[in-house]
Amino acid sequence: MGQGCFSRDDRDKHIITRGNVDGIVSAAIFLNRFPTAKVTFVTSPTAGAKVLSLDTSSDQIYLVDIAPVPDLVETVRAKMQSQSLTLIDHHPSSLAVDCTTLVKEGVSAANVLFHHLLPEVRLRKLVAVADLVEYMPTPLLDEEMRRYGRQRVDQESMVLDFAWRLIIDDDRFRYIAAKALAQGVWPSQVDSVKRRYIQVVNEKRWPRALAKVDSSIKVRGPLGIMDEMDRSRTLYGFGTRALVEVAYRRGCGYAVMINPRGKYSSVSVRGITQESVDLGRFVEDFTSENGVDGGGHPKAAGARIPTGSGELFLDHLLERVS
Ligand SMILES: [Mn+2]
Repeated sequence: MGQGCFSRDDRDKHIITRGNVDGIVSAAIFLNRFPTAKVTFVTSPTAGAKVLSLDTSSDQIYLVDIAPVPDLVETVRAKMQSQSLTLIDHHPSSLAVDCTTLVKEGVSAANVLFHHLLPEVRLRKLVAVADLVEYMPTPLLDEEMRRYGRQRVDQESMVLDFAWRLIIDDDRFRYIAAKALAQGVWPSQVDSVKRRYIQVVNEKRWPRALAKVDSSIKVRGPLGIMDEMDRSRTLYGFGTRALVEVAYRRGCGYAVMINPRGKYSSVSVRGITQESVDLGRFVEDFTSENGVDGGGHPKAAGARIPTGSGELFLDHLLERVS
């Protein structure tokens, strides 16, 4: 790397975001504006809080699509004197954070970040991809579909979404993908992304994931439930997405996944219909009495609960939603 290839400023910037399509596109937008910025992908808001607490060197840290769970609110409070923190989100939250916060509902987190950072306009098509994968029918998505064709945007969304699921804990792939996408190309134009997409299609992972959920989903009232999802019963990387799809087809209002991980189980809950109870708040309430930690957005929340208390969790949730 020659002199002048990086600016010291960029390296002082850090984005912490999720590892899904919305997160990868957000990272691409960030890298378009700040090419040498640090990027960290996390799987939960609690993990985000941990990463945030460990970063003592970046001047400016962006938290994108990370719900302000109690851990995070506390970490932000402790750090905001010494570092500039910005929270970008697309779901309302019942918890307030002390730092600069930009929340817009009805669009992807990548969309909020795009309008805040104003990268090159070529990246608009990637924002359309993020909006589509997040089920957000935005004016931007409409425009990009008119420009490139609905099918193209549909196809590219599937390419990126399938690709990262091939090896779900491969953050190096995510970074390389985001770095390439930061040039404003389509996902299918990035070799490593295309290659992984093709492999996921060839292995029929999506239809196999759906079939597996179909055979083991339990429907209780409005809840579509998968429990005892240990590591040997994977959904080929599609996890909650496959569960939500099947639960939706079965007419459920909520999808609940419970994964025992030794002493604790990780739980994720999704609201599928327009009106659902505030799941983030429910999870906060439940975990403050019976669990370890948890929280999230009204339509998507997660928790860690002691293994064995899954039934209790389901009973409480059923009571709350009925
Ligand atoms: Mn998102």
